[in-house]
Amino acid sequence: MKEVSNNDRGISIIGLGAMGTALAKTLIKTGVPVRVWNRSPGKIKALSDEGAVPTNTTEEAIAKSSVSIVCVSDYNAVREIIFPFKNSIKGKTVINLTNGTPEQARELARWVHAHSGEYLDGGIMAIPPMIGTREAVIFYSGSLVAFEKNKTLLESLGTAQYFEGDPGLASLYDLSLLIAMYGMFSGFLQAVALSSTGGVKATEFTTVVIPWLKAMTQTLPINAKQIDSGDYKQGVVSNLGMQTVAYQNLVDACKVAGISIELMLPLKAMFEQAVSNGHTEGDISALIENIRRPDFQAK
Ligand code: FVH
Repeated sequence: MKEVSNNDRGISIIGLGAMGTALAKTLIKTGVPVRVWNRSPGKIKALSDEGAVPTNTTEEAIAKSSVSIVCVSDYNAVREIIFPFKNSIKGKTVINLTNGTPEQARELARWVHAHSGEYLDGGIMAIPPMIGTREAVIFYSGSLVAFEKNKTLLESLGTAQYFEGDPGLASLYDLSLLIAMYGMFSGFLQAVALSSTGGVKATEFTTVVIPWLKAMTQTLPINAKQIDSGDYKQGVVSNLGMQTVAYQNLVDACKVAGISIELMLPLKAMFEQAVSNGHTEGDISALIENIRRPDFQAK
């Protein structure tokens, strides 16, 4: 664990849920003075036992530290606990690790800057037990000055990756990765539901699905090139016409097995639309055209 030495007046952690607590515990171990605030005071006790200094209000937490990390449920909570104390922001750095949309991040960045503070937005690509390890990747965007100044501190929480320019970029990457993750989870659940109708235990099935999914990730760079060039036929090995026919078998098997096909129908509609748009010889990457249309509806 690195020693954190660049914050002469310490750091405040605002929000002590599972993630805020993990952040605070990790920072306490680095030796930096840590102040903590949480809406319900019960969660403060465990941290003050470990050496954190409790604060009574978010105003006090912000005012007494040069840097405040905010990590609460959502942006409504962020606004509720920060906005009333706009006069405390001047000269301070606010690092917001609350999950939200890129637009929410931009809006908060504007607000902090308008009150003469530095704003850094963060997207945590980790679960609480990973905090403090290199595997915990945290994306940042917003003030480069704040990022550079607090880099040692941020590196103590995990691998810190900064995206220059738009303060919404950390959130954009974060949410995009979560979308990829939920695609995997929903596919996994549908597959387990089908395989279990044949008596296959989820734990057994997992031993075959993990290597399969890993093997399939090798197609992603090919699909990415197709999307960037707009040439969906480039390097295609499994064309969309074939995939559309095969996908119908998946839907039919689920129907016959008596399980929901609700998660599967939007993709089926997109396959059919892409085929009728002339992408039979292209790859699955052609579906990006439907996804990029806000008006696309699964029929
Ligand atoms: N935990 C995880 O796996 C993920 C990993 C990736 C990042 N997320 C995001 O981190 C934010 C905090 O998540 P969390 O896991 O700490 O969440 P909880 O344990 O549910 O704690 C929520 C804290 O938020 C406080 N809070 C909620 N509403 C308010 C409010 N109106 N005013 C003040 N504080 C509020 C809550 O306080 P309390 O209920 O203890 O009084 C907790 O401190 C989140 O954006 C994740 O998406 C976590």
